[in-house]
Amino acid sequence: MSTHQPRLIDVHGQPAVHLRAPDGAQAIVLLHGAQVVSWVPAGGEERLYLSEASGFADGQAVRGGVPVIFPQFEQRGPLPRHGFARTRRWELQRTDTGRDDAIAVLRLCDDERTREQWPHAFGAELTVAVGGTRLDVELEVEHRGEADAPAFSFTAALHTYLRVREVEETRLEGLRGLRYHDNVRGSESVQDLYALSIDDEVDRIYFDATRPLQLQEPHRTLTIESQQFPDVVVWNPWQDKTARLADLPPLGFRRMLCVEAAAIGRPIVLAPGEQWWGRQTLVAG
Ligand code: TA6
Repeated sequence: MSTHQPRLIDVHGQPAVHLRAPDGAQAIVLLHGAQVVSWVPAGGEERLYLSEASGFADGQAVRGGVPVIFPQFEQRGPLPRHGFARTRRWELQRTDTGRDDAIAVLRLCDDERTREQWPHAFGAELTVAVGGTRLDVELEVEHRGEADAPAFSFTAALHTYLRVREVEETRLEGLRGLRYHDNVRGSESVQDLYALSIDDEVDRIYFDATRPLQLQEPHRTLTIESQQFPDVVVWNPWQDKTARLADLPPLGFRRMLCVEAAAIGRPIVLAPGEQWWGRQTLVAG
């Protein structure tokens, strides 16, 4: 079985690393935002949605794949929407191809520009591992300030765009009983149905959502698990909001569903020298 060494490729003008496990599972990760933009499980098909209308310019958010949201989710703070991590160039630290998987590790540290927005010394590391039917994406954050520096708090998410054949045919299972904030209605509620169907705009933050979720389609399943990301965000812009998004084609909402591993309800607080990590695992069925 050939061992394919990870290689740097160009994706719409952005440098990216192409990972390929010995079993054929593949992923592509932009250095821009450390954003996974493609995942193909072994023997399978593309499982992430990437908008064909997305831009890829420096400083621009890429619409699709797995945007890394850090150090602020949405406008829950003073920073630009969804923080700066997704629009900065990360450094490729290392890649490796093992017996069962291929891995890339990317890193972003504070610099003058980040400190202007967020006055803290931090190190963020994103690890992507692909092999078999799994994709693991892990974000680690370290407080790299001096011992007498103040603690900092942040919210974060892996804003995963799942590719679906037709979003109205999907059912997201495993949310029953969870409290959620409904961004569309501006209300708090509790999920009473076991499965969430999508037939209009959905923009919900489910809190303490620690159980594995199943995204059911008529012809396949995807298991979505997370560790140390206590919350889950579910988002589909539906037709009207899509029409207002220049980087999403008119019917793009039908081909995607965001199921995001998130830490929002209780911001993560780190003192100097402390670290936190969170992981989302996708298993293709
Ligand atoms: O997915 C949750 C969310 O906060 C939605 O409200 C929606 O705005 C989405 O993120 C996309 O945000 P973006 O800034 O990437 O357009």
